[in-house]
Amino acid sequence: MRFSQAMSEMYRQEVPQYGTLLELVADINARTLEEQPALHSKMQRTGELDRLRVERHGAIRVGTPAELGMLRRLFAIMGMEPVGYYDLSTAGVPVHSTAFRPVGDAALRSNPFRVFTSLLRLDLIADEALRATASTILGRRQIFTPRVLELITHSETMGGLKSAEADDFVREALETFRWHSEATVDADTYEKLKSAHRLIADVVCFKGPHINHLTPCTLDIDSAQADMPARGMDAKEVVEGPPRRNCPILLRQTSFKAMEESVHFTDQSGAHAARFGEIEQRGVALTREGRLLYDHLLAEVRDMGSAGGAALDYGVRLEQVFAKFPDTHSALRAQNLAFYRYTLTEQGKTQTSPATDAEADLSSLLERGLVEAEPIIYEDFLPVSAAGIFQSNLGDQERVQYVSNAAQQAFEADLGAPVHDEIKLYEAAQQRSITQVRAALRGQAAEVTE
Ligand code: OOG
Ligand code: NI
Repeated sequence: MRFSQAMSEMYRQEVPQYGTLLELVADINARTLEEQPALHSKMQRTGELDRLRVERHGAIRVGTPAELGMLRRLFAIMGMEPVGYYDLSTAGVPVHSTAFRPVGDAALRSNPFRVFTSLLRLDLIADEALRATASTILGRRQIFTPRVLELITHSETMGGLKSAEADDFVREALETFRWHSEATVDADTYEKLKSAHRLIADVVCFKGPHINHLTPCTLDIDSAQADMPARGMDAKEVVEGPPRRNCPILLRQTSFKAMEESVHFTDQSGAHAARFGEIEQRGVALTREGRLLYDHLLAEVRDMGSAGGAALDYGVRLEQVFAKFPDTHSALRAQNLAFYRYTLTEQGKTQTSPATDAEADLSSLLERGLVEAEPIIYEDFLPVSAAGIFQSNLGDQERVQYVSNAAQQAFEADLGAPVHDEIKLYEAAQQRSITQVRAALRGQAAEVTE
């Protein structure tokens, strides 16, 4: 929490337009809550309202396995673990990624912040000499302060940090993600790397993995997208992810494009565009079946787009195709497409119930009003959407094709640990809630027979 706040303050100072984006989101959220009093009171009840002003994610890109491995240890100190593997090479972006985030129910409630972290894949640079140059430049830099390295080891041996040490840790960790306008290379080297891929130049030519965007959470992403230009923001063309629905699923996101900033190469000054702002709106997490259906429908929308000149506008196609995705929570649940957290209702808690209730199936408990189901919010990312965010910030000329080449094992070896399977985490959260409901009902039944 301290870390995400510190990160947010730093970024607001570094990127003024990000402050404008935060204002826009705050205005839209206030308007939405005013228009929907039921949503307002529900969010107040669940504690969601307090979290609304907290950014939900940021993103960084690193250059070497050693940098990635140390980041894992750094984030572990804040209770953030690597979740998910994203191969972006299919989309012409030479990185693969994970997201560091809390994994426990309570930790997620109090700190929803995640850091989308990408590792550059030098193996995808075709030019051997350029690959060697990049690797030499990266080998020379140290992205962590000596003090943070000390504190990481200290925390690992002592099993945690004292409060004063934690403050120190946050301050030192922040240094790694700070923007440096002094590049570590001359203009010529920068241009060469940039011509291989803009992202390569961004990762290789600077002193560290500057945070490249932060993302607040909005209650109405379509309004935010529509209002961005009026506030002087160059919004990307489409909102990534599923269309607007009654029951939001997964994640919808959009961004304003990266701005050119002046930088100093070792021999002359120039410009570089890397940093932008993004907004997101999240919905229910999908099961493997739900995710398959989502991926399938999204592919269908894309195929329609390449089907020729008469192709409908993207938003219309999206809505049309996604009509096939059930849009009530009872249907999503019944067809096992989405995950829910089950709790006893007031009635369920107060009513002494027979032993059979504890074993009854969930739908009958729901129907009888003893149990309610809350959607489990999707906490992760979507590779196709992430590719869209990357691309909108790389300029349209960037259309490199890499052979699809997921390398999860190599990534995990570099990371120094396996990544969590995100779907298993949601499954476990749902299961925990069911176990709790049954245990509570069993307790009530025991009272009856006593
Ligand atoms: C990360 C882009 C992906 C998202 O929200 O999907 C991302 C980057 O540009 O480094 O942040
Ligand atoms: Ni993002």
